[in-house]
Amino acid sequence: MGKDTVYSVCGMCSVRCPIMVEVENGDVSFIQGNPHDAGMKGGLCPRGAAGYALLHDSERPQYPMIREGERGEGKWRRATWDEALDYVADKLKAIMAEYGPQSVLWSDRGGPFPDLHKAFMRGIGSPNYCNHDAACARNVLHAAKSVMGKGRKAVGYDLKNCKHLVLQTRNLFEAVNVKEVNGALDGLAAGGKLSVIDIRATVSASKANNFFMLRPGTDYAFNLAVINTLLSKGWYDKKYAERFIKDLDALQSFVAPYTPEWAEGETGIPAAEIEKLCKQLKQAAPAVIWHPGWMVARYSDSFYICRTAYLINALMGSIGAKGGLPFVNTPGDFGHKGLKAFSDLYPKPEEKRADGCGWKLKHIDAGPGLINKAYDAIESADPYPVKAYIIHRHDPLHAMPDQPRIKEMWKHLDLIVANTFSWSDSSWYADVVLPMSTYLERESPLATKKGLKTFFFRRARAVEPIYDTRADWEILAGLSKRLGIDKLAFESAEEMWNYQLEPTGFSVEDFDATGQIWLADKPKYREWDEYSFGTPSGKIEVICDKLEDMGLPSLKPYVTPETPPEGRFRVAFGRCALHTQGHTVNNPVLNEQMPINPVWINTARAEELGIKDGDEVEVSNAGYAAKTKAFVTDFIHPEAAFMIHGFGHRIPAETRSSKGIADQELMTGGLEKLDAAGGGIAMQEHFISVQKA
Ligand SMILES: Nc1nc2c(c(=O)[nH]1)N[C@H]1C(S)=C(S)[C@@H](COP(=O)(O)OP(=O)(O)OC[C@H]3O[C@@H](n4cnc5c(=O)[nH]c(N)nc54)[C@H](O)[C@@H]3O)O[C@H]1N2
Ligand SMILES: Nc1nc2c(c(=O)[nH]1)N[C@H]1C(S)=C(S)[C@@H](COP(=O)(O)OP(=O)(O)OC[C@H]3O[C@@H](n4cnc5c(=O)[nH]c(N)nc54)[C@H](O)[C@@H]3O)O[C@H]1N2
Ligand code: SF4
Ligand SMILES: [Mo]
Repeated sequence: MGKDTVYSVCGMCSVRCPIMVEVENGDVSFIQGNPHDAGMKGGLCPRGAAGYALLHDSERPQYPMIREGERGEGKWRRATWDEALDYVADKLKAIMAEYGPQSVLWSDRGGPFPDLHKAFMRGIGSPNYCNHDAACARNVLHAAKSVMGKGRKAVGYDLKNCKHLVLQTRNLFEAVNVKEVNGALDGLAAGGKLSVIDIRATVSASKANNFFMLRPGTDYAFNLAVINTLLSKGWYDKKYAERFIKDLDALQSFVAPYTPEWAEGETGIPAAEIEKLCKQLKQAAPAVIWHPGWMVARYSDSFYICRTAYLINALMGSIGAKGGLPFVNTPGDFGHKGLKAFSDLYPKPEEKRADGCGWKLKHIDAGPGLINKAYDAIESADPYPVKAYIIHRHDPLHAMPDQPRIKEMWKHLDLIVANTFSWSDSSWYADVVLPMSTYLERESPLATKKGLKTFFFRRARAVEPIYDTRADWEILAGLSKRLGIDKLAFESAEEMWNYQLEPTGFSVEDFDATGQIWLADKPKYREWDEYSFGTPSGKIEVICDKLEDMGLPSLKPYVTPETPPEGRFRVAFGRCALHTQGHTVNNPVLNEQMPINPVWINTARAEELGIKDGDEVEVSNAGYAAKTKAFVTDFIHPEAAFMIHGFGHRIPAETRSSKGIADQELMTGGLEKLDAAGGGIAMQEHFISVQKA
């Protein structure tokens, strides 16, 4: 075997950067950013570089397994693929015969590939496709829809041309998307300004012109004061507002009491600083991005914070603008046909969703729904019994609060299937584990990346699977065949890709040279005449009827967050550049770099508790306690205790990942704490203790 180059897509996080993989003698010898994609600058983040260690990690599921002991006991029987797929298909058939196809629930991690999953759910006749997003970006998605009538991804972030970037609850330089990091660095190098609003100093904050370390949970106050200032000083784009913003007067009277002086008392940020920021934004407009956030499942008013972020962008005239949040383009915008959808193969099931989205919860997007609400239905059998659950590339027991409570709800399930490439709390608890090949050993469906320059991309198989694992399309084809959904029973990746490419006029070989097919050679920005919003009025709307009809206010009065009880901290969490969520902590290389997540606490609070930097401490709440090291610093707000999410696993099959704190286990009762308007889980509405161990 010789040397080969394969253009593909990274799978170490959900961003899916384009990569170039060097293959020598059937093994991966090097992975780098795809040099044909200028935005990558050839680089990868540390996780992308650690893909090789995932490939060769023997502590991942190596063959199909069927549970023998109790759920979670870890007693497995090795099965062949035929046995495991027959087992799952037979169980599904029996459950669907007794309770109907709607009794099957699916959840995954969203991203560019789930069209195939949706088609599978349509094929069996269940409306219950969900993704992970109730614990991630639901609030910002719904905020975008309520303001622009379009989802958050209908606009991009033109970081390279941005003159003032505001990162609020967004750590762009550590919660990495490689092209975004490169774009933001280019923007800063060209003289763009950066402002960071966070509860602690991050790598992003270290690059900022303005850093605002505000009191946790008071971002809404900050933003209301910004809107107040922009409107009362007249520092907004009047022509844009006149043309595109509906009900500006309602906004103006609503924010009148929320002055910077008032906000200072809530946020701890001096009024003069807020005013200075507003003036700088006006100077940079419309090349301004007030980032509306990404992981915003944090507070019971997170949805409203995101809404104000979009409204600030609107006042800057930056929604649609170069250097701001320009509209992304579809293949059609460049005169091309899009990929053919798998979900067109089967009709949309008529049954209502188990989670209530789209009918009981009319303001919630019925596409991916709310997985936590689907769990309520598992327990209550209301509106109907839900008996089978396929968990695909998702670890809800780690990604959502209150594991014991979820397990109690899952007792009502007759079947839990996990499709996964690494062990996780959820796959360990499943009845059947269908092990997926890693991204280096499998193909994925073709996908479209909409942007200023839109392209199609392909994940190709760089090497053959090391263990007895399969690609997700192969697993779904195997199940589809057994369940009589023949149209999804593809025999090869080429057959699947050819189906998708049919309307486009491109062929599979067109991906060989670089892994991508670009549909434009230069970025396409829109003129004002070409702007379109999906709201009933066709404008950016301050008042959202969908919310009002549900008895939810469009403009919610500010409520001061609770102060932590004496001696306790508000829990706070986030990402670091070295790990992805819960699924890289056991990666041999990344674990060596960062085996534990220290807890950040403020110096003055640490002194009161007799804790010094580096001390071993116990972090606890409501029955959960675990040990870690203290990181004592002035650069975190005194009310908060911060930790990186993803640590503290309890999976016997993994030997490296048990250290540190599982932040979600500090959130007992957390499935009940929500942002009712945005649908996100409010994970930072919990108070915890930190004590010297
Ligand atoms: N308390 C708390 N909860 C959180 C967060 C937090 O910070 N704190 N973060 C939230 C956020 S932002 C998110 S997005 C969610 C993430 O939640 P999840 O999506 O559940 O987290 P991951 O660890 O990325 O992936 C879950 C599982 O999918 C498998 N997996 C990962 N990538 C692939 C793949 O390419 N193919 C296959 N087949 N399997 C794969 C891995 O085995 C992993 O165990 O968690 C949310 N929950
Ligand atoms: N390296 C790496 N990159 C990733 C991921 C990963 O796991 N690892 N995951 C990807 C995913 S799924 C997501 S959703 C994104 C998430 O991307 P981000 O949302 O940018 O990442 P986080 O670190 O969760 O949160 C950002 C910041 O919010 C701050 N914060 C916490 N509470 C408050 C508050 O009350 N107010 C303010 N203003 N700030 C607060 C935290 O301190 C943190 O620095 O990252 C993506 N990129
Ligand atoms: S950000 Fe890093 S881990 Fe995520 S897809 Fe890109 S290179 Fe891979
Ligand atoms: Mo996320």
